[in-house]
Amino acid sequence: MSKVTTLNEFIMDRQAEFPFASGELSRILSDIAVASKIVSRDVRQAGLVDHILGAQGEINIQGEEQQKLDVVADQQFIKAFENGGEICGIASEENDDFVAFTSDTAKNGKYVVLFDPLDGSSNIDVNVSIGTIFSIYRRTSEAGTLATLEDMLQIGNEQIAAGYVLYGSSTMLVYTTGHGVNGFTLDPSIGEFCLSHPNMKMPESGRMYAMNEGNIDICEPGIKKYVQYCQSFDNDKGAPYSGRYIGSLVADFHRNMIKGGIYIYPDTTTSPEGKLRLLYECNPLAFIAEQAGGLATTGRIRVLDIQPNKLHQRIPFFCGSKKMVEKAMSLLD
Ligand code: AHM
Ligand code: MG
Repeated sequence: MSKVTTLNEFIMDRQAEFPFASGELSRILSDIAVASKIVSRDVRQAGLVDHILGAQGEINIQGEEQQKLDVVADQQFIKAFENGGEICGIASEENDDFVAFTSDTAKNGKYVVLFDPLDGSSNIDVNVSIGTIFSIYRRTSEAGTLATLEDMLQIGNEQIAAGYVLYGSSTMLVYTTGHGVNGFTLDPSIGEFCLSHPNMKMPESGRMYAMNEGNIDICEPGIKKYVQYCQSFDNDKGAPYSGRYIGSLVADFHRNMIKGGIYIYPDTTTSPEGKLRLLYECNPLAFIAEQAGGLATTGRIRVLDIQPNKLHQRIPFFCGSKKMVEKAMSLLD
């Protein structure tokens, strides 16, 4: 039987590779792993809590008001970051403003985390895969002070680490610190993430495309041209690709990581900036995609080169297998 490597063992073994090898980043990743195990448990019980345990009203059996799962996940991660001591502040898709932690220990923390606690909101209530996405940066403000907006608005190139957790048929944590991408599957029997996908590489090309095609007539014409290319016998594969759209970015991204494919969420006439958030969704996945040999752009420029100008900034997002993203970009005017 081959030896199992747990996430914690892996993090410790690789610590020397981290940009600032002081053990702090290792602790942040461990904190994320613990919080995501708790969220995973809550996700697995979602139907029970909403439809069985909470069936008598808005109050659960502990007498607490039922909260939406994405809010519960947000609080779980914030608690982990605030208590850990390495993080001075966070920004999350669930909160209007960033949060600067006020304890003396936290004010001395050197890192900030930006995250989407539970992405795929339309899938939460219908038992379809959802995910957490996170991005870690060194703060730019002085240690010992409160975290600032500038700490949060850093260019994606400055990410120290990024990752996602997929609550799918199993729970997986995938992350990069800029030295390749590794994936871990939660073994519920021992409560540990175990290395299951070492050194993940996104295939250069694939035959699956993911897009909300309901939007096709409100996108720029180049998008329609690309979708027609995907559906044609005259494409690079000589046969139509398969359309696969889960509507949970983490799940669509993860499938493309493994099988090859492209995910497109362009700007539309109703969402002129695009839908997805640069800081919580696009930057972390762009970092992972590039580390795995894939590509992430707005259709025109590289995501990781964009200087953010506000917390909840949205951008068009083209991400996946390198050749497929390049082809899609070539058809835009
Ligand atoms: P959310 O952060 O509100 O969940 O929105 C992000 C999600 C992505 O996971 C998914 O790819 C996309 O929105 C789906 O949007 P749409 O329903 O417009 O196709
Ligand atoms: Mg989201």
